Amino acid sequence: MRGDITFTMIKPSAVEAGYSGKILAQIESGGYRIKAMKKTRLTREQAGLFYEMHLGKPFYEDLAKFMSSGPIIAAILQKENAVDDFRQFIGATDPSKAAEGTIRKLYGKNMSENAIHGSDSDESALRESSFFFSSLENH
Ligand code: FUP
Repeated sequence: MRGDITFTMIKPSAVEAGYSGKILAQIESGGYRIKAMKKTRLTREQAGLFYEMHLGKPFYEDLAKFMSSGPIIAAILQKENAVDDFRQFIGATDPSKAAEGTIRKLYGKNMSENAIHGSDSDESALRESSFFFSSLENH
């Protein structure tokens, strides 16, 4: 059975641009329940660890640098079939290829500054959720 949680992060450029409120409103309107949420800032090392599956790829260093360049908003979301539905909901990784009306189309700038993260599997959702939140912060 598919899990009902996914992990998301509003990326530094979108937080800095003041899009957090609109993005969170769109997420809640889309039927996702916010189980946990915090605003925080990753160090370069923490960002590298979060994206460690991309270690060695050409974009890895710039991605870790960007993701630690300012505060982010991290959240655990709950909905039936959360992982797949949320990826569909936020749009393609490259905002120029994202469907009209999706968060990445509306608020993303390019492939790395694409406004928001969404887990790619149930396993990633669990790993990423526990990277940011303890069980006491998850309701
Ligand atoms: P997604 O699952 O849609 O976030 O996309 P990927 O797992 O393919 O990429 C992970 C992160 O690397 C995203 F934040 C986008 C970034 N990325 C780049 O910056 N450049 C690339 O060429 C590919 C991905």
